[in-house]
Amino acid sequence: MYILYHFPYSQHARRVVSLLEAAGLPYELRHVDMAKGEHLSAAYLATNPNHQVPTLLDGDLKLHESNAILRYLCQKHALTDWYPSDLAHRARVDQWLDWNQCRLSPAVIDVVRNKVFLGDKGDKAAIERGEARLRELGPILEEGLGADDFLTGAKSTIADLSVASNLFQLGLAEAIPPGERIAAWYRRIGALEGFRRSLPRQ
Ligand SMILES: N[C@@H](CCC(=O)N[C@@H](CS)C(=O)NCC(=O)O)C(=O)O
Repeated sequence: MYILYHFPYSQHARRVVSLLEAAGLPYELRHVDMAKGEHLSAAYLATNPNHQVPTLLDGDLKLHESNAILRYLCQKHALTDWYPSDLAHRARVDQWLDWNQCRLSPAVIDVVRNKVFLGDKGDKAAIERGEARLRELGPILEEGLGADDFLTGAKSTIADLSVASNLFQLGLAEAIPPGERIAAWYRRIGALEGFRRSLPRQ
């Protein structure tokens, strides 16, 4: 049984729940009440010194970094549909995972944190910076989707789960980048049971 430290409005934790659900892996959620600052408590810092969710426990193994957790689960359970074994295909999945972390996530955090979670206290300059980045990144995602149903081909992989977890977050700020392919792809992801089950109850 996996234990996942989680907060429902964390896009990083959500992508791990999507995979656990999609692959039918047994897990238990440990709610970290970030709204009350529980991620900064001594007890949680002993679990993850980065004061972030998610953290996965698998017996003695303690893992943070959502994409590392996704890869670990796929490799442990030979989930080659979700993380292909073909080298070039896997490299493209890794490319989108890293793009999501390094390029898209900072923009998502700037916009959603400041526009939605901090409300009136939000930093307007950060919102503008995030929106400018989204104007650059939206077309990259739209182009990258190409003619396939999913980011790297006909089947969804952990790259799709990871990027889509950020798109849901952008939806909270009504800031999903425009684009026909993005919209169609996000509808396809939205139809995946595992992804749906990862979403916070609104
Ligand atoms: N790179 C980390 C980022 C995790 C992350 O930023 N989690 C946020 C919630 S979405 C968090 O816990 N933030 C609290 C903090 O940084 O203090 C991952 O991919 O797991």
